[in-house]
Amino acid sequence: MRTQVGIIGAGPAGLLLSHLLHLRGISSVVLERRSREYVERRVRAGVLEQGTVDTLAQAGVGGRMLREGLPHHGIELRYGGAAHRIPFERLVPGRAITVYGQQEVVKDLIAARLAAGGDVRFEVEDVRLHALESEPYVTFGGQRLDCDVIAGCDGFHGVSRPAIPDGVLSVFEREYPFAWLGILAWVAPSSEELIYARTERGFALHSMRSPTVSRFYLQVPADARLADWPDERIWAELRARLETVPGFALATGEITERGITPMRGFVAEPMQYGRLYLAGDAAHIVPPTGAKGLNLAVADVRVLTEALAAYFADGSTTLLDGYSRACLKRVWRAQHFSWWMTTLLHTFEQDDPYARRLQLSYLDYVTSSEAAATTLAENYVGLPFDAGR
Ligand code: FAS
Ligand code: PHB
Repeated sequence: MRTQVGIIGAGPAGLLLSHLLHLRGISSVVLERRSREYVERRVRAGVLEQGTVDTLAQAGVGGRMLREGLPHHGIELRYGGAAHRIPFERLVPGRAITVYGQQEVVKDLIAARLAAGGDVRFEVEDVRLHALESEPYVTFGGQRLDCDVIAGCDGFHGVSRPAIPDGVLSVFEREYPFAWLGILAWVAPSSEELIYARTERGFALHSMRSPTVSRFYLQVPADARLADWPDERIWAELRARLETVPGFALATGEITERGITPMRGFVAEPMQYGRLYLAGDAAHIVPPTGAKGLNLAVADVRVLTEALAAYFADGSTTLLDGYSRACLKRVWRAQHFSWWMTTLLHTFEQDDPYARRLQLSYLDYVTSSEAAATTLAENYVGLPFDAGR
């Protein structure tokens, strides 16, 4: 069996790449180890940058997102007993975010690929990459897929990055001394916009998925276990960290999904080796505080699509050779912003009183200075793709 691009992983990166290549007349096969039901049910990211919304809409897979997604024109920072709105409409006119669950993006992309006759294979076993420096091919479940190029879109725990020989990659990482406990609850949001709350008890985030479904996160110790967090304790802690301003009451409801996500920053450089190109979480991970993970995957795929289109059009490898360099500028900008949001809003046990005063002073500055608030706003809604920053 042969295709032009072998894609490992049917997450946002792999599925969007397959779709964008299809629009350019380039063939691909997507190999996914999980079932379709599993990947369509997996609850993860919820915030789409302006550029991601534009990319999906322009690619013809944004219809349901534009109908059901929730455009947001600001977020709230809540600390010291007060609420501080960051107004995107004033700071970055014309740019906003859309709240639309990652699993919905995945469903839309799978539906589009299958409707177009795309080759997306689920529950594939034992994927292995071969001959990355010459005539690459992928083996899986006793089969072989010959391809011109392999796209490693298989996330942080995939097989693509480990297929790169030792000594080639430089890895940069930072583990944070805490995790996020995330829940999905059948309850109307108690706020129209996202609330990022910094308290001495720890960070909390109030997000949402629809007018009837809310999404919450709590900063918990890095070794926290779900078994130690019954519903009553989750709601009590969310109330303690969010009901800190006059007149705000948190509505509760049935918790339908829960999980603990470690907090880490990670970048593997370069994002390519031979005929293998890494995109999305296969190459980098950010702490979710800045809502960048999914959006970075989209940005990588945009760059890779252009490079592959040029290559298959006339054999030019200039863009492919510069793929990693073109992605890493945005990757590191997102790493820094995610680190900045995380250190600004979370409590660090090792912090002394001096460090906590610095944190509060920075929050006062961000919520009182137009320039500082614009820095947060332009990074949060997503820098333009051609920004070069
Ligand atoms: P993904 O991990 O989404 O997809 C990789 C795919 O490859 C998966 O379907 C996997 O099953 C498949 N795969 C893996 N190994 C394979 C193999 N050997 N063979 C075949 N297939 C294989 N980001 C945010 O912005 N906000 C959030 O709130 C947020 N929450 C998150 C919570 C969790 C628990 C996790 C893990 C991540 C979260 N993220 C969040 C980040 C997340 O959204 C990623 O950035 C996003 O999924 C990146 O998409 P992909 O690069 O496609 O990787
Ligand atoms: C989410 O809704 O899942 C979400 C929103 C904002 C973040 C992280 C996650 O920063």
